[in-house]
Amino acid sequence: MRLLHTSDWHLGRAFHRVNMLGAQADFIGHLVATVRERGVDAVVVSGDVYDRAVPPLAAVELFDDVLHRLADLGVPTVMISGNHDSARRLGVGAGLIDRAGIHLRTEPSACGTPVLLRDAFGDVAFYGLPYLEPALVRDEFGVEKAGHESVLAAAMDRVRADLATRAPGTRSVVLAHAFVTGGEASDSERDITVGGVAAVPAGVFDGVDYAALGHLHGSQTITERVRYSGSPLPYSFSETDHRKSMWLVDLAADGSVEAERLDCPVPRALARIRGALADLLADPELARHEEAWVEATLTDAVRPADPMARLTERFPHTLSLVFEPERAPDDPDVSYARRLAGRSDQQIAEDFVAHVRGAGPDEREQAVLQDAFDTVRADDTVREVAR
Ligand SMILES: [Mn+2]
Repeated sequence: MRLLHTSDWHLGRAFHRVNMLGAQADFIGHLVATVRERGVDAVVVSGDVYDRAVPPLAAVELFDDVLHRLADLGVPTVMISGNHDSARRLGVGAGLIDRAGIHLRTEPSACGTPVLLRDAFGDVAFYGLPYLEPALVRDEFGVEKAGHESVLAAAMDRVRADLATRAPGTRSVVLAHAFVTGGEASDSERDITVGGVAAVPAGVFDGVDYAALGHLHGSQTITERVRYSGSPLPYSFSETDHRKSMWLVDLAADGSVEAERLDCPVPRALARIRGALADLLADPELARHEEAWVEATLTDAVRPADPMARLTERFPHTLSLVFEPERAPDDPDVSYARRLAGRSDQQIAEDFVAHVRGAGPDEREQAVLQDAFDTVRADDTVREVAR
């Protein structure tokens, strides 16, 4: 049986100020074309279909569109909810779309009940484990200490118990949305740590032929049978080095697994550049990033004027600006109170300007500050409020 494993679509999410719906629609088109061209037998989507509990209408329409297209192809699809989805909202209508071959699993209590699909060699049982929030599902799984590992282990016990009742030779796939030990995080997953360790060992998935994971946004192979597809699109600059992809998994008659990595369409390259503004504007090496989505870290000791306007002349798709001036760090031995002691408001304000900008106020600016302080001191109502 040939599976296509993907996750973390985050439909409706923007990348900085760029609306990603067009890129998300392109990905959906690519997914449907891949299903058709590569003879996929089943699609698995391991959570975070949407970016938030109440997604924008355009994202809901895109989801509706992909469900229709997959159902029209007659290719069964198994999906779970992730930590960004509202399981209950996403699950509305799940019973009805089940009849169209779209199996949406959002209910933790149903994790031991598989979707059974058949090929020439027999049954493949798909167990959908929606994202399990420890505090919310501890009673369901009867665990004493609500932790990610304990609830996932309890859910997997149910999976193995059910699998043991199936016909001999039944193969198995688990969908889960979790942080597995050894996986590498980026800046765009929402932290799922609840009062302790979020990571669970890959061993919890022992006993099934393939664990199709979601949550981490970089594609990764934890073991041959435990993989993350990663998100199809970048949602932070920490993903600049990611290669966005899906896994095409061939599950053989004996349950052995072969996985091929399929690239997703790239809407625009990502680049992180760093240096003094003048250097970034002049360096011929950086020409290759001129059409990329750019995050620029400026190291100028004095914050330059209009940095964004100047950067976008060369890099029109600059989305993020970071200031990390290279200068001697302040002496940590000098406490804040000691640095302020015996100094006038005017001096403190001038130092503040120098601290945030890299250069103190000029004469005109000093006069503006002086005038502001004088006005405040002269104003009885301000003094009244201050008391
Ligand atoms: Mn996610």
